[in-house]
Amino acid sequence: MGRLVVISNRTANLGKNTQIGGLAVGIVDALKAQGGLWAGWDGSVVDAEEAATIKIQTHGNVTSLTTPLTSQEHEKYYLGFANKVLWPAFHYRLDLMDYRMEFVDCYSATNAKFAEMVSPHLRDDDVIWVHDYHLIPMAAELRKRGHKNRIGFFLHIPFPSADIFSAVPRHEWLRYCMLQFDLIGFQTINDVHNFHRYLKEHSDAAIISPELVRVNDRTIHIGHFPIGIDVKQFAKVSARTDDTIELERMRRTVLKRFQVISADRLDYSKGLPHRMKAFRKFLEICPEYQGHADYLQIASPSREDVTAYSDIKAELEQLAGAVNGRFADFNWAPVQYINRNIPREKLAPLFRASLIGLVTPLRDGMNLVAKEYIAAQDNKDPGILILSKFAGAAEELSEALIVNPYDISEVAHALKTAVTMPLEERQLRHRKLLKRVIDRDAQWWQREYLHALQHGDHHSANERVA
Ligand code: GDG
Repeated sequence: MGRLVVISNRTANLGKNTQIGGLAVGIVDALKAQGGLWAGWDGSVVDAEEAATIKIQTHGNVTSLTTPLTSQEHEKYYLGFANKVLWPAFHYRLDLMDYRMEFVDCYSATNAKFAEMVSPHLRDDDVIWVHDYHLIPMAAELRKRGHKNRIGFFLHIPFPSADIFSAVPRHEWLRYCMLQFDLIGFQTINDVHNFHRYLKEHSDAAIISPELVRVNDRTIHIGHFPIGIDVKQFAKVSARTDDTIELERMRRTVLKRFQVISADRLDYSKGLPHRMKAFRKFLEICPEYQGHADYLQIASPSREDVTAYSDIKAELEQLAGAVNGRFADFNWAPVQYINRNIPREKLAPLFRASLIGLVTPLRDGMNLVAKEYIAAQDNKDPGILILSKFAGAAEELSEALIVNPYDISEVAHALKTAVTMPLEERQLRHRKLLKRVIDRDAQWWQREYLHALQHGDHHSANERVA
């Protein structure tokens, strides 16, 4: 079996295993098992001369290959085409799309730069796994350099409906690039359907079966591989009580209060203002919970150089202030809003200490927070997950309270249902949800994907688990 080569926009620091999250855990495990290479951007932005340097670091049987970006590449490839065109469009926000020709040119050139970095290190029997919307042209770039290896792509974000994708400038080129991969992996069945429908309406690709597409002389496998988390590690951290969190939990018990928690990157796709309004509505329709409901919104800073992100930050701050101004008393403020990154060791016990996990993105590829909230719960007295039907995770986590995040009133009523839900029902739902989260953890995800990539067959994720 050849080595595994992973190419993604960012790479994890292989020397610091403890700091990496669920997604990276799956990838690192696969790399260690097979030996290989992880290539990508090192996270720094430097001048042109320095940006041509490549850093090679070896940890055991895994080598990392990284390069800085120039400020041009950062602005046009990363913030530009990736995050001002593809990210909003794939999350159904064509109104936020800011397309410029120089973005796509730089996106293509930066993919070529990454391919140029990886190419001399490739062996003929390496299996290559490319991640996410930043690197759609990667297979095409590697093929141009003569590499005939099996190359797979995994899209972490949603694949939008055919109408939306066809509104992305240069979608024909993006389609051509996607079809240079041997396996295209999506998060959900819905994404696969969207892709099929787009191909049917906008290309002459032949759809042989739900999992096989033929274009000219190429056969491409398509599948859905719902990403999971490192359940054991997350559950372990969540049970490690921190004094401050424990004290707060006890204080809430004495005062008959409960906590509702949300934790997201501060991103417009996550639906934070809608959610804040739903919490406000809940306090209006259930005045008996005024003085008893604490809403903790952790919103870690993200892509602050993009205007749409500073707009959402201002809107959220204004809303949080308004809800507190209206409902707070001298000894209670309903909303705690934290605009910082919280350490993972704190996040997990906070999930466990919260009666309700409120996860209501307007659109999300999967949403790992939903799975982390489930993994963090105490089996004897578990909390309730309220989950948006537009999160990929909703395809699997049907025992959560599934809501339409745009319907403020529906979300407010779901909060009411959750607060009043009997313990036995909470336990029953949690048991089923936890089983699914355990069955499809991060290791399952990488094994399933790599099996399909290496062997060219893919049983549907549902079939294998059942
Ligand atoms: C993309 C797709 C897909 C959040 N706040 C803090 C913090 N987090 C952690 C969570 C979770 C991760 O960040 C967020 O993962 P999500 O899946 O929820 O969302 P994206 O970042 O948008 O990820 C998404 C994912 O890729 C994987 O394929 O599920 O749909 O958009 O792990 O816990 N972690 C720490 N402090 C925080 O304040 N330490």
